Order: sequence, then structure tokens, then C-alpha cells
Amino acid sequence: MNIKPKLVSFKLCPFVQKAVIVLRQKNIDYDIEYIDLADPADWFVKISPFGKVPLLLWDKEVIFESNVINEFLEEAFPNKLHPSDLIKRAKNRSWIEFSGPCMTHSFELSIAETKENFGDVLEVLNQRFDQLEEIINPQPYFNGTEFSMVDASYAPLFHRLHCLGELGPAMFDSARHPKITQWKNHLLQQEVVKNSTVSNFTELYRELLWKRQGYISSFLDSSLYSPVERKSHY
Ligand SMILES: N[C@@H](CCC(=O)N[C@@H](CS)C(=O)NCC(=O)O)C(=O)O
Repeated sequence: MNIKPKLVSFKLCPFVQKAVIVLRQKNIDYDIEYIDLADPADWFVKISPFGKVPLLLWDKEVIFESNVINEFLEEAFPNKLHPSDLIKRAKNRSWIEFSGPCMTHSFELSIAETKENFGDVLEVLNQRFDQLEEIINPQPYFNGTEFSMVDASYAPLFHRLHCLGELGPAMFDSARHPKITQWKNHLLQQEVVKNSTVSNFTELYRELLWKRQGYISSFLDSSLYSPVERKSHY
């Protein structure tokens, strides 16, 4: 294929990371352009229907929504990540959809204002994880020995939770969710996952948490950051 896709991105976006994992896992040659979501350029606002990243620019076409981008890449390129069985493939797509609200909870954790709010959101996420725990049997990936689109979809979520956990609060409950914990540990060790963010991700993510001024930012070393006059999501 002689078209080189370009991913329009924000350095800290988990939905972008999901697409990057698929691009890399499928060995697709791609370009990436980072934008500032706090001050998006006019060209981006014009072409992004929801004003969100990621976008995949394909020749003169714009493809939006990370799941759609990944399905497009799956159809357009070899090294299939979806199972060949029809029912299995549909169920994989269902559990990919399930990762979306979980991702939203990880964002809510970053902005939760109090310890109580943070605990409430974490419990909602854990209840979703109760459902996920019931249906997974990672050996070591979601479908068995082959890395799949489902693995690509959950890795950014696990990565965000891992980063929040490094600041202090326990984000994974290995007694309640032993299979998820095992799956998460395996995914986070994979090179394709490790190489799916910018190299200074942790530093930038902590700066973002600081700007969001949620409860979790109280775990940061405040001497490293300037006072925040106005909270900002990005
Ligand atoms: N459902 C979308 C979600 C994408 C999304 O929420 N992206 C965030 C960054 S992580 C964004 O662009 N937010 C900008 C905004 O909401 O103004 C997808 O899967 O692509």
C-alpha cells in the first residue's frame, strides 16, 4: 500500500495510544502529528467532527473515532489482530466497546475533586472490572497466545491506572481481579505497549494531573509545579 497514514494526536490521549499500538503491532509505516488540545489549531477544528483526537488522515480522507480507525487499519493492512471466527470477532468487538466507558472512568479519576469522589469512581470502575473478570481467561492475551485488538484497547487504560497507582493509591485489586491483574501485568511488559507513548509520558501526564487539580494531584510533589490559576482538562 503506498499511502502513508498520519495520526493526528495529543501526547497523553489513551484513545490515540490505542491506535498507535495497532499501527505498531501491524508494522504500518505512519506519521504522527501532535496537537495542543488546550489550544487546537484551526485546521484541526475544521476537520475533526467532535473536536477530538485521534484522527487518521488517509490521503485526502479523514477518519475519526479510535475504534473505527483501528477497524480501518485492520481491514486495510495484513497481520490480522481480530480472530477469524465470526462470533469470536463480534464478541471481541463487544469487549472493545466495553473498554470505552472504563477509559472514561480513568479520566474521571484524574479530575475527581475529593478522596470520596475518587473512591466512588474507582468503585464504579471496579464493578465494571468485576464483569470483565468473569469473562476473561488471559493466556496470556485476551484470546490466548496472540495479541489482539482487545489487548490494544485495554493496554492504554491499564497504563493510565498504573501511572495513577505509582503516585500512591492502589488502583488494581489483585484479590478481587486476579485475572485482570495478570493480564495487565503482561500487557504493560510488551514492547509494543511500552513504545506506544512519547518517551517523557510520565512527566507530561503528571503535569496534566497537576493542571487538572483533582484529588490525585495532592500526591504530586507540589514544589515541582507552578500554582494553577485555572484548572484545565488539557
Ligand atoms: N470516542 C473517542 C474519544 C476520543 C477523545 O475523547 N479524545 C480526547 C483526548 S483523550 C479529546 O480529543 N478531547 C478533546 C475535547 O473533548 O475537546 C475515540 O475513541 O476516538
